[in-house]
Amino acid sequence: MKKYAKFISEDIDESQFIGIIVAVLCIILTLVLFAIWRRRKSVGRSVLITGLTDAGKTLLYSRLLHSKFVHTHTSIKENIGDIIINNNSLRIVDIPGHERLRYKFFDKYKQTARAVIYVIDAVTFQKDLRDVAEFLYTLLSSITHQRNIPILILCNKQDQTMAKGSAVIKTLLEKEMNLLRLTKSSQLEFTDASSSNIFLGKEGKDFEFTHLNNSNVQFAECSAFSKDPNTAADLEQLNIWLNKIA
Ligand SMILES: Nc1nc2c(ncn2[C@@H]2O[C@H](COP(=O)(O)OP(=O)(O)OP(=O)(O)O)[C@@H](O)[C@H]2O)c(=O)[nH]1
Ligand SMILES: [Mg+2]
Repeated sequence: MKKYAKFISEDIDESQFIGIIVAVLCIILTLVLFAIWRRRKSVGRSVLITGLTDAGKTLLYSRLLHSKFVHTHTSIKENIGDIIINNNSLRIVDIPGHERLRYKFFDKYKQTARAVIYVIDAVTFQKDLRDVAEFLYTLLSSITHQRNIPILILCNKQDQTMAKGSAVIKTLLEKEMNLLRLTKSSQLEFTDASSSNIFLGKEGKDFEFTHLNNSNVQFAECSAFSKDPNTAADLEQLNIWLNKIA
């Protein structure tokens, strides 16, 4: 009888043990599946706002998220927030434009990018043309060979009378990118091919945004600023583009 009782208790212990292992395995599996689901959800949902410092990225971010004007200072870290467009949630990431920070933060978020907004200050554009083109060249080099990412070149500060329109900006940028490409391809003979030395566009032809493989570059104009706080900023073209990519 004693022997029989021992047999039963051993049997229960063993089945309990198996039960515990199965439960632990189920929990681990659920956690793994949850982590994969979270990752999938965040990949390809971010819209990165980038560009040189003072272009208006943080004000645009505030307009998109809270529809309001804010007094901004040079950003030293990113701003991240979600908006809903076409029933889809987009994660807006405002990346600092300071030259020491812009590449670091862009690299951090580029894997999750669904689209990129490259903001240009249309007033100081001509003065900063070389810098604007150089940063854009590097961005395009680092994303166009990955996958098709829509890019919006947003010519901001259109409320100012000295602001250049998007057609002029496009023409001047193409010319500057062409020059930059010449310099970069001559540098290639001396250095290893790094991502910033990738040849953009078609060989033997002047640089054009339409020649870029694997990317869809569009131009738009906007104004994130309005003197009267009750007047809405002009983000119409930006909103049309966001609706397309959402
Ligand atoms: N007139 C005018 N001023 C603008 C517009 N958008 C932004 N600004 C002003 O430009 C200045 C810089 O704007 P920010 O949004 O801080 O610029 P940023 O691109 O975030 O700059 P960093 O954080 O340094 O990269 C602020 O004084 C804004 O009020 C615009 O559409 N029109
Ligand atoms: Mg900022």
